Amino acid sequence: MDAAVHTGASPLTSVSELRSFVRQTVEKTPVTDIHTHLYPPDSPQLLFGIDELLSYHYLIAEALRVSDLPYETFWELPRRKQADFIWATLFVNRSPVSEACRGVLTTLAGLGLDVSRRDLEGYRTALADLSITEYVDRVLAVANVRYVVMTNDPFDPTERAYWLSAGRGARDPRFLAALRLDPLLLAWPRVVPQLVVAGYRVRTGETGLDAQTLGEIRRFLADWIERLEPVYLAVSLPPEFAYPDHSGKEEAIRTQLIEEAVLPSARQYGLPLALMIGVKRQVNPALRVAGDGVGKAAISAVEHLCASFPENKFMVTMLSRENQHELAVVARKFRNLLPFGCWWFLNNPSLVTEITRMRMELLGTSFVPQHSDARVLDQLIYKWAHARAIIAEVLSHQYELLLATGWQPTRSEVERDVEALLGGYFWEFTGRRPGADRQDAR
Ligand code: HDL
Ligand code: ZN
Repeated sequence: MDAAVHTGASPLTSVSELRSFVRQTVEKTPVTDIHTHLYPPDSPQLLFGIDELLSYHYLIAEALRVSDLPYETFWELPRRKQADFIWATLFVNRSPVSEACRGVLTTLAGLGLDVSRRDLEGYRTALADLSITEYVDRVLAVANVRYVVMTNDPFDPTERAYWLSAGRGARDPRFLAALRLDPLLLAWPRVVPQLVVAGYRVRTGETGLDAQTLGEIRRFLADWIERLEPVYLAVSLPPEFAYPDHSGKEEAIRTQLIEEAVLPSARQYGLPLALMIGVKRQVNPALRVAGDGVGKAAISAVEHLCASFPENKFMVTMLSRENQHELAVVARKFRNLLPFGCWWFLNNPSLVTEITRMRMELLGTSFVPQHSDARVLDQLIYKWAHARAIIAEVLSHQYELLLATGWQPTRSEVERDVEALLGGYFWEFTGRRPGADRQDAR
């Protein structure tokens, strides 16, 4: 066969040829980013630019840790001054060797800025002439991100106003919704007044939720599913989360909400429920958005949900490193379970490599290796550059082991596997085609 002519069916026979092709394929394959805190260009909540990059809560925690600046003094600073403080503390007075610091530098380089100049003022003005739409187009192109799944909380006043505003323009098809249910499942009594004001006839329920209340919650969910057209429902949960849990009134109501409202609605609309388990909210309240911690959770909750509701689909990410192996093992047991991402404190190359290798060894390509969790638009550039490097490395390593047996992956098989890992398997799991409207997709 002419060496210069490579068809999809042509096998990759050498390690160097294979590694090079895998790296190219991972770079060129657009990704579906299945969990972010980003918003469309027309949303007032979309964050972008160097000052927001530097004021990412990961960097706030790292900077305040090595400073004696009182927390409240920091919070009273304007954004730009916060960014100045973080730049001086983590980039000038120390080397930016942490993952979140390196991410800022990868992002600046990805935007074509000269990082060797260390010119914060220059970085602030470099892209000032771009409109927000041009900025979004530029970042999505550099990061090679095809779809961004947002986090949409109907109990958040700004979010509600945006989605209820009649004047809102056409939706940007690249920004997909996820209906986030933390207040409903974690703060039920507090959301009752909001639901009543919005016209849902619900009662707090001293001895559990009555049929009318459950029916009205399902109507609330249906209204927001119809409005947002989410690709999944989601909730973040503490390490203590158990299912079923009747240990107290609050836990019993949460169990009832899951069983008799959220999961029936998810089934009715064919939507997965994403469980993000293991976050200890506000271990240091003085750090505010940067104040959350991590705890090992009980994998039995995931086992019980997957076993009890075989007609529901569950996407699960867990925050503790110690939960990762057992999550992958449970995924081997339940085809309605999709493990996803190296979430938050796990999104560091040493752990992403360990977790992604372990998942591929146990699950093949039937998992979602990463989501960005980006809060600032520009972060997509570093989150995906860093993730792609590891995904390419792990996949190449596995293919190399196959080569050693005599198995020769073909180019089209590598392209198929990479497409699966960067969103294809997620879409297959959800049973939807990206961008298809609801009727087609069911
Ligand atoms: O609850 C979540 O979705 C978490 O991702 C939090 O938003 C967290 O603050 C975060 O941004 N992690 O990356
Ligand atoms: Zn998140």
